[in-house]
Amino acid sequence: MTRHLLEEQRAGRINADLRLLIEVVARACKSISIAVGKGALGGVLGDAGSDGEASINVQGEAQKKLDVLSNEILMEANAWGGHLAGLASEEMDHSVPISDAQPRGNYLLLFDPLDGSSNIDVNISVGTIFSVLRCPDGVTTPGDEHFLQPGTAQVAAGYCTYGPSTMLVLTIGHGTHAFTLDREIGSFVLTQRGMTIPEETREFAVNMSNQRFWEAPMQAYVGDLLQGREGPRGKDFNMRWVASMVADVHRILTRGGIFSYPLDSKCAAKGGKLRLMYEANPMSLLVEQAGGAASTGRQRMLEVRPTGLHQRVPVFLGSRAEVEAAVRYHHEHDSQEQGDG
Ligand code: AFP
Repeated sequence: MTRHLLEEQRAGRINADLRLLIEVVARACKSISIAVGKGALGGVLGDAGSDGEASINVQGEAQKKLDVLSNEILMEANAWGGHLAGLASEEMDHSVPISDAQPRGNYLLLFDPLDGSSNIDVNISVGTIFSVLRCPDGVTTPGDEHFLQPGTAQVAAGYCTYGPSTMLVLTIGHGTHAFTLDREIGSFVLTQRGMTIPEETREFAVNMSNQRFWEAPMQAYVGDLLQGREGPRGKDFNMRWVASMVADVHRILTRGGIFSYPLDSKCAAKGGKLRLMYEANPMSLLVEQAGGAASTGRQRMLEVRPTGLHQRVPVFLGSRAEVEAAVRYHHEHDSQEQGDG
């Protein structure tokens, strides 16, 4: 990875500060990988909290011990690097500016330290997702509002998946590249340059148990997928759902597919289930850079104007033609409603 990033720097696609920042994040991911890999032997499985009281994060979700540990690892590794002006984590209420005592840089880092953490205790892949923005000019002590930039403003995004192997997938806006951790040497090795998502797919990912809570266009879209060859789509579809977004997106970057977490009546009041700044935006940049598409169902994801650090959105991403099909169902439904209204 160091070599790849140095070559990108020589080609003028990244500066030294951003390169070093990504290397710090990658180093933190190695530490998280070691902790995750120890499993029960590391004493890190199970819920955080004490005296039988569950620890609840800002999202209102029970925290796992590994959520807390991963957050600490990323915070600690990045606080003193000198490349950041501030950090924001899915696990914390507010962003944290780099303190006066530490050297400061010009970037803002956002991360979901351990996505899919409900899968930790059952030994299924989990991952870290991160996004890098520029700190606005003239701002030395960034507040939450300075992080509220659209996904198009990201200068880098990536995830690290802790599965049978640990892989870090990265974009700096010039393609999406995959690195595999060589555990003996301790280095991320470039194993796939320029990941490309096939334009068409026969595989979809969604939590089907929410079907009855979905909006009408999603009902219609998935209804047609399920009809297979006999239905309007004219082909049979397969379904996969890991319930770790990192693992589902990694599959889609590798062999295509569509991932969706649509709006449903359970999460409608919050705007969706997945978080724009920590999950949807970084994954959307990775997917677009691999030739895929990402949408809320009604708008290109990367153009959503964020209104809150922990804002949630509906998500459709993956194979371009399939995402466009899902979006079509939403637009057709909306224009029919407007016509009826
Ligand atoms: P956790 O980190 O709380 O396990 O949430 C993971 C996640 O945000 C995302 O990774 C999955 O795609 C999604 O939730 C799964 O949600 P369901 O449990 O509703 O299927």
